[in-house]
Amino acid sequence: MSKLINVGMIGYKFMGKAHSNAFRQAPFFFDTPLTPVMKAICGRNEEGVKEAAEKYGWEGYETSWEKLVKRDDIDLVDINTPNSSHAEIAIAAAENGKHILLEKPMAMNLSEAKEMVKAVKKAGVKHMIGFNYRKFPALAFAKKMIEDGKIGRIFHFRAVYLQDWIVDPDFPLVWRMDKKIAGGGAIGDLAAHIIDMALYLAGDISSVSAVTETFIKERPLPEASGGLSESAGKEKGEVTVDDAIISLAKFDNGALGTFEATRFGLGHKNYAVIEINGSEGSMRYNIERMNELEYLSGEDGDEQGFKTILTTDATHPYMAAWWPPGHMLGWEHSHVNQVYHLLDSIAANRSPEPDFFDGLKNQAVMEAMSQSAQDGRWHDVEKVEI
Ligand code: SOE
Repeated sequence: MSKLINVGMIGYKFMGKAHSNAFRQAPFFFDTPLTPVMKAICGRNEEGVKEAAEKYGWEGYETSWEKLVKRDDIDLVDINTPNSSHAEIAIAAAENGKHILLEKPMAMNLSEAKEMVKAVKKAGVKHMIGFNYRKFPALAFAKKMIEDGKIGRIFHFRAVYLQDWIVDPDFPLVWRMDKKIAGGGAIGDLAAHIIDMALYLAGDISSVSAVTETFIKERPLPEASGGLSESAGKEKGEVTVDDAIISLAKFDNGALGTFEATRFGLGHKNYAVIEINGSEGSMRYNIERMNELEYLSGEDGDEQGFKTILTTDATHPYMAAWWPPGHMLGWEHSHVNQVYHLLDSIAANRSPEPDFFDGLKNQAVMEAMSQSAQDGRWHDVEKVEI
């Protein structure tokens, strides 16, 4: 019988639902060394959070996050709130000795992220950032293949992240389009993910240049706040974040990178595609086909061509816990794998991965991209202290 770990979650909408499901499923599929007890979920709207607690299977609920992070019966705090509250909540959770799982992007800016790192270091708690795409078996397997030398020296890291949910100018101005709450637009919402994949698979980024654009400057204000799909009211408000970003990058290891992220990629729903070209091989991966990793080996001579590796065998990362080969995984399973990894790391007294240090590096890249988009120059990425 594994030991118990008491969990408190803040935020109960889109990501709160995904993470609640993950805490329920993780001990069902994995032999978790710690069994999560879903103590309390927290949100400002009492009716909404009470309903979420009952539906998702939490023992109780809170309407004050300040109260939740102080509760003696909570060991791990999972933060799924809009970006503007990440720093304040994470720092308070650390000060109260709680382990932390935090949704991406880490913070509103680099200086906030640095304060958060200071707080978790001082408190000695475990910390993890919800870059859940690392937890797709195919991406974790790509990492292993790269470490095994299957790509060789990396020359190019190419990434696009395209969604289309705000192409309609009448789509309401939800919090993700408000700089005061989101910090940035496509950059923090989408580019953060492909930057994380780059840091994970290709290494640190040394300098960047970027352009951004806001295509629709005003939108109807939503009738209610939260989620991705609120209904539009009559009044309009200003969109204060980027709708799209395109960036060039240089890596420390000499590789070159390109990043494009937009929520105006009509026809693309969650199209995050990366391609890596190296001296020994190339790789391609598309989140919309998340079980498949494409690989080309330079050794294949005139039989060269991309092959598709279906990463659903028990030998692929995380897969031994799931279904037989070919019984596909979906987006929510990456969150379950993430929770398993977090619990395993806490039990083994090891830092989970990606942790706040990875989040800080990611934030430094986004900061340099934002600066470049403002002044039109190349910017070095700050070498952050971890
Ligand atoms: C919305 O654009 C969003 O939900 C992101 O916020 C998530 O991080 C990504 O996984 C899917 O798209």
